[in-house]
Amino acid sequence: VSRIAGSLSRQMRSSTAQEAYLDADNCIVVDEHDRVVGGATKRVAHHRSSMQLHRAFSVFGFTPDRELILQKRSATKVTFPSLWTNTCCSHPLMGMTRDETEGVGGVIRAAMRKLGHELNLDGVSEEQLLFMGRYLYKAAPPELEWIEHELDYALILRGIDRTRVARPNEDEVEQIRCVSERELMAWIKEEPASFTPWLRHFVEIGVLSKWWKHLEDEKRLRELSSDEIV
Ligand code: DMA
Ligand code: MN
Repeated sequence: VSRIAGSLSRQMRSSTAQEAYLDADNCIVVDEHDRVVGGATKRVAHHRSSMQLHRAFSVFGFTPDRELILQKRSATKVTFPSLWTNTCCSHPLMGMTRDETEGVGGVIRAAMRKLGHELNLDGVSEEQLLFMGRYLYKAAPPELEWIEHELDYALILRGIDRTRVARPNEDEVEQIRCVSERELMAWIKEEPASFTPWLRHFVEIGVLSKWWKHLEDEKRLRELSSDEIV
């Protein structure tokens, strides 16, 4: 009984936290050229009745032995709960003490903040986050009330030992798993519905495997990075 009570109260604490972020987080609304046009709460930006294109980031974190660190989103996330996705995702926000509205720099500061919050990962420096490009996508299937429509900055983070992400924040992350490229591709093929639409998008357009191929070669990664919005 106490185990059930414990897991219930954990669940309630989490939904309250996620519910609060819907009104506390002020997303950066942009046009399709990534020009800032205003702000919108996470609630307004992500509800299908009011969705607004906003800035986001996706960190692809790799272990020293070339495995991608995946997280399973907690069951209490409002958008896309309980799905497997890349290492860490979130939004740069308006009104933060360390400004997050300024392009790549702002997104990198937001990524540092969320790597700490979601994964309890510290000791990462801003220079370790490599900006790879900006990706526009919409994930709004008709059956979902909470959706995504984002201009997503992709960031690569290398050399993260799995022990450093072994104690994630359970309000955000239910589980961590590290996979080789071959394992990931087989798993997505077998259970596509277990993955977020944005991770599948990065796989489908072929950029993830391009980055994965050149992981050790920072010069090559920098050449692959682009200012274009794809
Ligand atoms: C939003 O991530 C960003 C992308 C790229 C989908 P999220 O829903 O995990 O954001 P948060 O952790 O702030 O709820
Ligand atoms: Mn979003």
